[in-house]
Amino acid sequence: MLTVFSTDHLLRSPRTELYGGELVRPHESPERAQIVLDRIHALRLGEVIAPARFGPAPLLRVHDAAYLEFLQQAWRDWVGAGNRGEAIPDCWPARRMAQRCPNSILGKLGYYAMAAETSISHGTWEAASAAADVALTAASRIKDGVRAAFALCRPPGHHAARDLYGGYCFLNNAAIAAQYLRDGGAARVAILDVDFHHGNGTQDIFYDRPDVLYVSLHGDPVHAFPYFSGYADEIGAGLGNGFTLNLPMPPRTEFGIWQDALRTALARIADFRADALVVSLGVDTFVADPISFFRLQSEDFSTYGRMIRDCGLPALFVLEGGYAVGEIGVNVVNVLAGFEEA
Ligand code: Q9C
Ligand code: ZN
Repeated sequence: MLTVFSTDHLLRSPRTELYGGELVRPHESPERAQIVLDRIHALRLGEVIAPARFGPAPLLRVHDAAYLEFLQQAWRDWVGAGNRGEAIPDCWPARRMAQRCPNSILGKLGYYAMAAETSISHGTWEAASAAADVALTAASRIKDGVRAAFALCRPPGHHAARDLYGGYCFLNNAAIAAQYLRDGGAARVAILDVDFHHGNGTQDIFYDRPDVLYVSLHGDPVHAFPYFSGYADEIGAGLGNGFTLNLPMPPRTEFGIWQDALRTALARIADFRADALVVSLGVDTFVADPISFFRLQSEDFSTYGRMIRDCGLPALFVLEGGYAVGEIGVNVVNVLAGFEEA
């Protein structure tokens, strides 16, 4: 399988994540990508190429222009305002407050953030836009007719909505790729999100549309981040009614139950008659993941890679989460190699 990868991911290297009331070393770290890349080379999965540059147009198909401007300027504005640490909001437009974007950088951070763990740091925009180019380059190969490609993206994307960042995400790589495939002639695109967390951003971007199906398997938001999105009764709105499918699962869910949910997800995708599949591939479902509560084993990732293969669709795999860093390479490449098995 072809992999697209950019060393520009290294530009996203924050010092802090707000976690348990402390500023800790981030779970979403540069070594994640390197370990996945090392495993791809070790298993000779296939060619690894650098991304092309697509510019702002495909980002603007999914994200708000003012939001992109904010992301691009945030670090400079933060430093320019005299701050010494990394950029973290301290006030949000909560219930009954004005939903308007203020002028100050702290006001903007609160306006555009959906969570506070994700510090904005030097180079964040450059890395995030390179990750979007990685996803777009892989998508362009799918558009050209290859059966599968892997976008080794970092930072991840599925928590980012049209004008929201957080959950380690800034630009929604999978959504940008799905929209690019639509614009390139695919009538229907399905997104299968197997990251442990609900992809609130992806769901939100396509919530009222019948042309992009969003299906997610995730930790029940009653217990798990992002807490306010991913309930089973969120099914889409307007023309998009019935084109969102959420399959939340409880703490300590093992592969048998998860696999039943994947069968349900794949049946819905088959019924949708998609032209292409985008897989938001997070491996934070792994038993030893430090921030999640499912119990998949490394061999389960191979099994479900084969199940995704059996749906018969061209597949674009886009890396999302996975924080058991020692096993992230094995787990990710097990999915990809499972998909490629004869
Ligand atoms: N106690 C992705 O996997 N914090 N983002 C969770 C758990 C945020 C995960 C706190 C997790 C974001 C792409
Ligand atoms: Zn996740």
